[in-house]
Amino acid sequence: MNNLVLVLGDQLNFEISSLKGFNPKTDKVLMAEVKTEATYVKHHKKKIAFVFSAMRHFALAVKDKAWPIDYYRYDAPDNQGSLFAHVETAVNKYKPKQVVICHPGEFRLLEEIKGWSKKLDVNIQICDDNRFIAEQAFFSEWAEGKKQFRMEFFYRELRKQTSVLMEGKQPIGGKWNYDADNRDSFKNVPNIPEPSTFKTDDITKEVLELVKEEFSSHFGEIGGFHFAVDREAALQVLNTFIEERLCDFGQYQDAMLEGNPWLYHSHIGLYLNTGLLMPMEVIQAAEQAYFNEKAPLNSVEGFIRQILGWREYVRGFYWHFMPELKTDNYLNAQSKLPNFYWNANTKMNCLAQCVSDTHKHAYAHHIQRLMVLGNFALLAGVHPDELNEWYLLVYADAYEWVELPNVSAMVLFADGGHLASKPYASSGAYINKMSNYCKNCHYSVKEKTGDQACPFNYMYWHFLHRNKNKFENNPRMAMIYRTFAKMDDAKVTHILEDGDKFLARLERNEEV
Ligand code: FAD
Ligand code: DLZ
Ligand code: SF4
Repeated sequence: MNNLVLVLGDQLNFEISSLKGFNPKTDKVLMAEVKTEATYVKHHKKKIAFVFSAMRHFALAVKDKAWPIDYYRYDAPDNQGSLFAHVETAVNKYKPKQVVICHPGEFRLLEEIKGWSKKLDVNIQICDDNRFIAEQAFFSEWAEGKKQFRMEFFYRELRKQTSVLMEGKQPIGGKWNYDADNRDSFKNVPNIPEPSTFKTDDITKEVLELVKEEFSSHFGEIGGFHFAVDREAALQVLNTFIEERLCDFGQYQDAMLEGNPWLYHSHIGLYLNTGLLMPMEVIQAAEQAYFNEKAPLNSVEGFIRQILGWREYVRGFYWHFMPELKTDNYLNAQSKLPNFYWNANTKMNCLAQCVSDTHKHAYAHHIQRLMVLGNFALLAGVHPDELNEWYLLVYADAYEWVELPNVSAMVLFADGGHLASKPYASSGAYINKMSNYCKNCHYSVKEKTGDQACPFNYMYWHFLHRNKNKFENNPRMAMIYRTFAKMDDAKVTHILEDGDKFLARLERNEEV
């Protein structure tokens, strides 16, 4: 045998670099559902079901091409529980000239794989990860010599390099960014299209039973599974988004609505991150919708920026700053994660709603993740390890390359500001402006202090006060510190006392 190609559960595409030039006469595919990957954090039940079912569907597609494959189901008697054990068995059995693997998405697995060559006495070829548009070297070259990194400028470089939404050297429409036209909340609840859902086939049904049996202690509901599990269905989700939602994506991308996390978002993160969709095909589909006058430029550019901008940027950022990023804690945050992140048991309606959406669907949209769940953890000083573990296990699209920069750098400012120029901290006013959560809340968003006051209000100032030495010289925060300095002393004392009391109640695990 020439090549033993290990295809990981998030590399499910025939275009993947490790399968380029695959020769069925001399090569073999290896795939395995294994305990080590399914339990290194206790992933949401729906995420495991999605990955296993998508892996099984991809294995069928491999077989349909009459390509040789060894596939190990989780409950097979000969399942050995780890990727290494399966590679070792296959190397001993087939004596391949080399093992070929597309670069994994997580640092821990890359480090492990790098050790295999010595252990198994076989060449391991790690191919570039082509589930992304930019090569890692492109980010490193761009980052060279920079102290501050800003997504916007990286994104512009990629727009030029790929000619997406460009007229020669200029951005189509004359502007790089149409955010000023976006970010509306819902004045009246519009008719939001239903998300794409798929019936479970026999493969998925079997996987769902397996997950109920083997992963009952993991976070999340398994009922109501409706994700796409193969490429064809993932393409349907994309097409339906382009037809039905893209036109309103920009305007409502920051809005939040009780009982509906799906809104006008695309819901394709999990498919992009497992290879069922490739980023350039998604971007081209959105660009085409603009050319065909099916969607306005503010929506199309806003959506493309999420993928060509943020997705590419955080992936480059992750590999550039690993492994330090994993232990960064610039604000020296030490609190534990409040219990309500697991059970939604809180009187703060915004948090109860976002945790419930997450528990039910393994999904919450960006602003729920950033400005509710993340914002609260930032204000409460939750330790990066605690928060990262939570985010890595609760979402179906979560992999460390994307989760860690978003949580440690964007939410917690733990990297000291490489990724963001200031922390995404806000009081309850932002949540009230962008959602209808406050209407049904025990607390009052209008009150700043006292038992009925929205905890985000006093915790915001408490956070600024606690971290004054880190932020007071930040030009983007000068105005807010000036406002703080002008507050009368009695009010400041009240705010800080309320903040202290609230943190102590969290520490004691009291219901808040
Ligand atoms: P849409 O809103 O429709 O956006 C389209 C696509 O753009 C997404 O599918 C995604 O591929 C990309 N995108 C948008 N924002 C980001 C971003 N900040 N970073 C990287 N890609 C982005 N995304 C993940 O894929 N996995 C994660 O584990 C993850 N964790 C996050 C944690 C926090 C604290 C925050 C603030 C954001 C996180 N994101 C993560 C980014 C974003 O929230 C999700 O990509 C998005 O909510 C997925 O839903 P969607 O497909 O409907 O996205
Ligand atoms: C997420 C995941 C899960 C739940 N299970 C498997 C598995 O059993 N086998 C596998 O090859 N991959 C799995 N994955 C995806 C890997 O965790 C992923 O490849 C790494 O985290 C690197 O991104
Ligand atoms: Fe959240 Fe405060 Fe609004 Fe309640 S009042 S929903 S805690 S922002």
